[in-house]
Amino acid sequence: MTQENTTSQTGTPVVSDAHSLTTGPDGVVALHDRYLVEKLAQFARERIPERIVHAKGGGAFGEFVVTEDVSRFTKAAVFQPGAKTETLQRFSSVAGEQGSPDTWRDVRGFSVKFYTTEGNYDIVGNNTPVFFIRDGIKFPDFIHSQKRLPGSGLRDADMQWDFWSLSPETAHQVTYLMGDRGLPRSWREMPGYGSHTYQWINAAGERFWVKYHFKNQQHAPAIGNAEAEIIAGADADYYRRDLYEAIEAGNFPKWDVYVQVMPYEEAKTYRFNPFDLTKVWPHSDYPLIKVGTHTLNRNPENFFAQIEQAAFSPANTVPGIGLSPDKMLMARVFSYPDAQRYRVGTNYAEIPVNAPHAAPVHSYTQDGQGRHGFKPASAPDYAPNSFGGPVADPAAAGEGSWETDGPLVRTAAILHSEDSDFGQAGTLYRDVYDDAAKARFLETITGAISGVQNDGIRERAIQYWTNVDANLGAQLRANLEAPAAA
Ligand code: HDE
Repeated sequence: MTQENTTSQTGTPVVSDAHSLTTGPDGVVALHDRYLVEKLAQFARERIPERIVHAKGGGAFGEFVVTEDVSRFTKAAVFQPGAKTETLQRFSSVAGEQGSPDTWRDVRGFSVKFYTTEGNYDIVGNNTPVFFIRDGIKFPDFIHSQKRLPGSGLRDADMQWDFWSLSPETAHQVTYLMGDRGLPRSWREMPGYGSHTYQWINAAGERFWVKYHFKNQQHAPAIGNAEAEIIAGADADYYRRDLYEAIEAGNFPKWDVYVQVMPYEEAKTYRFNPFDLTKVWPHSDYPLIKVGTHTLNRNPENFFAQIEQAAFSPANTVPGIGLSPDKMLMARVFSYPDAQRYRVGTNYAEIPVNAPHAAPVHSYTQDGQGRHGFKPASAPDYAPNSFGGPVADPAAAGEGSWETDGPLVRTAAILHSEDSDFGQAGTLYRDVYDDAAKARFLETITGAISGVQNDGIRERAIQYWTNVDANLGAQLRANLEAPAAA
């Protein structure tokens, strides 16, 4: 192999990678050592802002294969029988920073980008089917309470339990978080959910409401609290390493993909608000319908270019798939591209990992920092035009829709007969957790709340769990009042 010369970024051979240009061996360093300047200046700019949430993560490429026929519900090409689509998946923790240990208890992000023939489609969900809040305007406050105190820079149990206990709609998600779902054995061994309700539209224009479920084929018991602490110290990248090594070894993780489907009209009269992100749809009402399988089979070649710069967004929908009247979802549709313009740059969508891989781009957007793509000089850069430029077509776009009317208000959504903040949390604790899981759950919330210093917040936290389940609340109180927990 011939030895290549090191060059500057503009391709000219450089003199040295070891010695700066100086006035004599011990002299001052010359500012016109342009290679030294290029090296240091580029280095100082290597990091981009980390994601304000979901900063620590990892991911891989894969393939989504449709094994069943759900074409009666959606015309989206990605979900037609037999379709095979290249994917990118990123997993993440929510609250911790880039270098934070993977095994801190948290909800985990579960983002999938489908490079479809109709453009990129993203499902940006979590390993839980619900969320802490139901209005995006509360999100910055919620995240502040889970991150660090502005003064000391420390994480703080008082902030966390203050927010949760003042926001009863969090109860269902906190019941997941403090259970085994908060410490999965690995990213491979956890499920994923689209969480929100989305709309599907079939070829005849009929609309359906859907929820996505990814069921992991790999199974292993969750990590216990004590083990998680040891791993956090010994290997902060435990989940990232596990995923990378499994794929390198050809042990490809796989998920079965399902949807729950609700006929469009049933949403209005369903017993609770089907667009409320703090609720699940019981499978007895809307059973899981198999769609296909998702397999991760290729590690990134460059973590920064392909995972750190990856931009997922619920705004990335394709024909035959729409949004729903979930206030959280609408806030997210604004927030993700906004975060990415700031974090990755105006032209983040041009970066290879974010650009469509199986569909062309015919857009009238242009220019901006870092833009490298451009159309032929003869192509018009405005619409409408008389020169054969691309034309928007509502039929091709296949956008979703729903009826909406009423005065502008700031209020909770219309209540359905069984809307309640604590009901489904109680069901999860009582009916889904077995006795051993219940015992682990009690141990976890006892430990977490014993870190609360403020008596009022501590009492409110006990009341919160009493509202979820009276017996659980009594056991928690007894534990916290026992001398060891004081
Ligand atoms: Fe996110 N979230 N989020 N989130 N979220 C981000 O996007 C936000 C929410 C989720 O692997 C950010 O590019 C708002 C629910 C995942 O790269 C940001 C609200 C769910 C990821 C953002 C929510 C999620 C993010 C940070 C309330 C699950 C990682 C940087 C309306 C159903 C994506 C960025 C990846 C990332 C905002 C709520 C999941 C700031 C405003 C609900 C998996 O845009």
